[in-house]
Amino acid sequence: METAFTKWQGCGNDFVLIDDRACRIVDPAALSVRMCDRHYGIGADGLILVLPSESADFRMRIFNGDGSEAEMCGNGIRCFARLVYDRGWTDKTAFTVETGAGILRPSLLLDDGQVRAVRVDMGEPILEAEEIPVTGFGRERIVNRPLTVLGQTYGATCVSMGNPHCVVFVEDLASLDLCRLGPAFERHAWFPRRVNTEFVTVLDRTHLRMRVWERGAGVTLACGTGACATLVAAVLNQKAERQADIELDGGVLHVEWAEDNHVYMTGAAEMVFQGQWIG
Ligand code: ZDP
Repeated sequence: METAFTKWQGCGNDFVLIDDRACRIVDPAALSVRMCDRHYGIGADGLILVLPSESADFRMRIFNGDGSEAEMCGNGIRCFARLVYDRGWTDKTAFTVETGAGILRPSLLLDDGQVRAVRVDMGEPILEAEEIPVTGFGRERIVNRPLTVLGQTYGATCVSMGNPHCVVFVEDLASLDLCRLGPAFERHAWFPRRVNTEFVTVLDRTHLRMRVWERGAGVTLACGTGACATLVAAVLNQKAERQADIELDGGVLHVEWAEDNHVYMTGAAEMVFQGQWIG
C-alpha cells in the first residue's frame, strides 16, 4: 500500500506528516520507527498525523522516532498548521488543534499571501512537580534544585509544556557531551515518563542559547516545546525577560511568556519534499 506523506522542518527539527483523517494507519508507533530511520526510511525526528477532532478544527498526534507518543511538539505544530492551510484544508489563518497538551491555537503570519512564520499559543506552563511529572516533590516547583547525573550535580528547573522538560543552565555549552549526558537525564529516577533535557547558556536577558536531548529522539537541531520551557525556566531563575530569542542549533525561535500566563512561540516551518511511502 502507498501512503502519501510530506516532509517538513522547523529550525531543522524534521517530521514526516501524514493526512490520516480517513484513519487508515493501524500502528502509527511502528510506522514512526520505520519512517524516521535515516538509513532504511525517510529520515525524521518524528511522525505527525493530521486527524479530525470533535473539539477543535483538527487533531494532531506526534510519535518520536523510537515509537513513543509525545503529548505535544512545538516545532511540529507549526509544520502542521502550515500544511493544513497551504493544502486548503482550512481557510482560517488562526485555528484550533487538539493535542495531548490540550487545545492549542496556531496562527499563520502572512506576507503577500505567503506564510512567513507561525505563531502558536502554547498554553500555560505546568510547574507542579507531580504534574510534570517529577517524582518525590509532591506539588512543589522544581526551580534550580540539585540533580546528580553521572556523578555531577546540576541545578535543574522542571517545566511541562504538555510534555516534560528539565532545563539546566551551564556556562560552557560547547564542551558538553550531550550524547552521554542526555540519556542519563532522560532515564533518571526523577522522571517517571522520562524527560526532554535542555542545556542553556544565557547570552543576555533576551538571548538564550540552547541545546537539547529529546526524549525518544536524542540530539535534535531544535525543540519548540523545549524553547518554551527554557524561557519559562529562565524567568523563574531571574535570568531573562519574559520575551526572548532562543538560539537553537537549527535556527531561532521567539518565545514570550505573556501576562495571561500563556506561552507564545513564533518561528518558521518549511515543507522540504513530498512522496509516497511504500509498504
Ligand atoms: O516530548 C517528547 O517526547 C519530544 N521528543 C516530542 C517532540 C518535541 C519537539 N522537539 C518540539 O519541538 O516540541 C518536536
